[in-house]
Amino acid sequence: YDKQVEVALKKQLISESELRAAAMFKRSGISLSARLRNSDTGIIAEHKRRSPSKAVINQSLSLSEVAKGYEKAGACGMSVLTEGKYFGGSLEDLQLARASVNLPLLRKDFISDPYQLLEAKAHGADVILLIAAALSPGHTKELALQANDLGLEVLLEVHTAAELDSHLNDYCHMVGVNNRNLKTFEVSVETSKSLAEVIPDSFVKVSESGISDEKTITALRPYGFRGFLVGEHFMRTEDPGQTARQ
Ligand code: IGP
Repeated sequence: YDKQVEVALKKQLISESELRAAAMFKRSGISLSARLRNSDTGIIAEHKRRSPSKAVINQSLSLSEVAKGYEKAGACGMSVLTEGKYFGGSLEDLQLARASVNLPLLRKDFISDPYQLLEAKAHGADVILLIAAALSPGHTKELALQANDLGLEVLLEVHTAAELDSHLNDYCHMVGVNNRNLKTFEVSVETSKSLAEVIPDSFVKVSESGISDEKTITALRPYGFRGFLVGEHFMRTEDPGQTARQ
């Protein structure tokens, strides 16, 4: 990450070519999907300070300590919220995580523009999230293709079989079923169970949100889930890494 880029970013004047000039562009990504396929645990541990559904979760921890704790706990990957307004995250968080650990990093944000893919790459992401509910099928495919061209893996997030049907394409690596209903914020892992059989086996299945015990994970494995995205349960404790180890 070059000094020049950092300065430009602070001024919000960063151009596409400046992002492409960032040192991170030369780094080859770490495959999260491969790690999940080969893991017996499959934990993707998330850094999340606050959320619309829960307000404050944890504002006081050092991101670098959290990241190192997750790595030490044996997490397969780390998810970093970079959205500022609702989640209190930033691209600097992603950059700091990259500097702290060798885990595959997911840029967790509402991505709708190719520029955000360049940002993700320039700040050290390995994976990006595309939320079906927020994108048209064509747009999803276009962004996924562009992400692949940058060496980024794609996690497609769905809530329903209809979203999966219309949005899934071959440029995605993983499908994440979000157990949290975006309208009501209600969480039910039944969502993951009911969608599991319609996700083709060529995509790594990830269950997202509302996971707070080993029992839930054990119950999801027979449905073919290999990845489990956990945020609040870790982040609301004083030592998220320690919690992730349990
Ligand atoms: C983590 P939880 O309930 O463990 O904190 O959930 C993650 O799934 C959640 O943060 C999430 C999310 C999102 C956040 C899933 N999809 C899309 C922002 C945008």
